[in-house]
Amino acid sequence: MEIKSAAFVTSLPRYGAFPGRGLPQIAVAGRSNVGKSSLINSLCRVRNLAKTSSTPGKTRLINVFLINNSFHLIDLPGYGYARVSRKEQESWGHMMEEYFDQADPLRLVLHLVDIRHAPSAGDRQMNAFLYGHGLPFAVAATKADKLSRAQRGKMMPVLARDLAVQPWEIITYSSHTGEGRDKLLTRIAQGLDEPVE
Ligand SMILES: Nc1nc2c(ncn2[C@@H]2O[C@H](COP(=O)(O)OP(=O)(O)OP(=O)(O)O)[C@@H](O)[C@H]2O)c(=O)[nH]1
Ligand SMILES: [Mg+2]
Repeated sequence: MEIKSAAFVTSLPRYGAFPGRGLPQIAVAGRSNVGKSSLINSLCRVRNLAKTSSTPGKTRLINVFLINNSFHLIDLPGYGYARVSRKEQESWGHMMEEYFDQADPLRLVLHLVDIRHAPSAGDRQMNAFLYGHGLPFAVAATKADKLSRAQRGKMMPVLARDLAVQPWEIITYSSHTGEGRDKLLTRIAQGLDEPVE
């Protein structure tokens, strides 16, 4: 698959109506600062399509992008940002529940985890949620450029074990080098081709 066009549609404080809703969706989920917005920009090859920040907790809204006039890419707010209040964490939880309840037709969730760290409690919760709801997902290990081959070799089995997937199913990704882009696009195309009940 190639991305021929990418456009920002809207930012939603909570999931609901937006122009063009009803197209297949691919959602991007993961901890704050894991590289969700960077992944979207590098995938679409548009520098500032999704706002990135070195300060975690930047994306507090559900951001919707229209790709190839045929599907929506959804940048979900990150979890696990330590400095948010309990109330904010709860509102994040409600936001996500609303999203996953209504995001129809959701074809694939890209679950991003940082390749340098063992999955956090939040990562494991997200993984359990995806399995629990029978949602189709793919794990992408971000910031791959930050590790050597040897270091990756150590991390992949840890990520695979904690997220209950096979190591070879994890897509190593770098927004900086473009590593993993083709694989991820192929996986997205596959998700779009496989309607789920
Ligand atoms: N080296 C490296 N840095 C990355 C990569 N992807 C993202 N970053 C950096 O990580 C930081 C966070 O990236 P974002 O894309 O804003 O992360 P996010 O997951 O959207 O964060 P929130 O919106 O706060 O949840 C930024 O400083 C990025 O430059 C990558 O592949 N390699
Ligand atoms: Mg973001």
